[in-house]
Amino acid sequence: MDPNVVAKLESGWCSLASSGSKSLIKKYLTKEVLEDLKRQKTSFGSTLLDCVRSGFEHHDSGVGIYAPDAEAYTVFAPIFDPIIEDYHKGFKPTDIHPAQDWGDVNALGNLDGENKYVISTRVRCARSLVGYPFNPLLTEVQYKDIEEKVSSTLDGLAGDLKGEFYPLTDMSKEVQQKLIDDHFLFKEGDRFLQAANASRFWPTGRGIFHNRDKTFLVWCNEEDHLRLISMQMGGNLGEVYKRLVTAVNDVEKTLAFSHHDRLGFLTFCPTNLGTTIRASVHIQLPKLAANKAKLEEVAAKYSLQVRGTRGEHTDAEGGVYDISNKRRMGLTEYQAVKEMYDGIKELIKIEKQS
Ligand code: ADP
Ligand code: CIR
Repeated sequence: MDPNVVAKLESGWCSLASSGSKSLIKKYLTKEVLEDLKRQKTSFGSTLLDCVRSGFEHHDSGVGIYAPDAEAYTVFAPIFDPIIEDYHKGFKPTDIHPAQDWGDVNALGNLDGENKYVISTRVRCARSLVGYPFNPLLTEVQYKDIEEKVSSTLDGLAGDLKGEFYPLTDMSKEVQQKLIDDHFLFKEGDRFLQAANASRFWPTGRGIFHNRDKTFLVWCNEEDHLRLISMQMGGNLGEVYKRLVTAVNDVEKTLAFSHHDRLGFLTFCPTNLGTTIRASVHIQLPKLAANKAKLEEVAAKYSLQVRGTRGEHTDAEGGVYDISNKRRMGLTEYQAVKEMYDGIKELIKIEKQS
């Protein structure tokens, strides 16, 4: 073990421990866990430092840890397990994530029949390709390989899903910014991902696929190898969900995805393991949101997470919040989306009564 790595772990830990950070990494990386793990390595050569770089550099992280490779979840289990249990609301080290189950895709309806509160609805999931490591270990050639595999698979989609792949390397800054402003594309330069060594060779291998109406989109090689997204204006979660399920089933016929017996689908960030599902609405709840702390408290009661208008680590613009299911593990795909459906219905009810 490189003594520099151990020294960096020790000094980074001291600085985090004496900070006011509210991150999960600060909460669970005790001196004992540090001592236990500071000399461990995965067979890919990843160390604990590779997992915690982001949380050590950014004390304002909510979580602060990423898995540099799939094995890290096992080798560094004493730190990943309690964070997983905390984030996913009680998914214990002895729990096993259920098998993929999309349920009855016709069972979900419209969240806001009056069209008064919900501006738009989005459901995304993440996938990693079998045979490739996560971001910090990918070579430039592997980034290009993944892009080629993903874009040629998506080329085969038909009907409503038919669309085109746009590599970031060929995209003008204006087009890129417009796609970001319209909530279709990932933002560039996420400092949490950069610190985790997830932005190497940028923009090589990064890109976006979308159909004509921009209701089905795929992000390539941002935080995960793939992010599959279904979205549209209004509150028709049923339509959005059905489109995502059709697309994932199609893509799965060609691409093999990394799956773990206990953890479900594998992702770079432990918050996304399991179903990898984040079902969200852009919503205006002026009365409830008059007190942000109250909004957060009510949302948490229904296991929902509140984000800003431009996604994670952003503020609300014009009173528009992004509210989604928080946990993604220990429940099925259908249950994760239903958790958001039920919670948003309740929030709307409370708003009406306020
Ligand atoms: P992710 O959802 O992939 O975890 P972010 O929180 O960064 O990542 O969100 C990605 C983008 O998706 C952001 O531009 C965000 O505004 C947009 N977004 C999320 N939910 C919705 C929604 N319901 N309607 C429109 N855009 C949304
Ligand atoms: C953080 O720790 O804030 C970032 N690394 C992002 C973590 C993902 N957050 C989440 O709630 N899904």
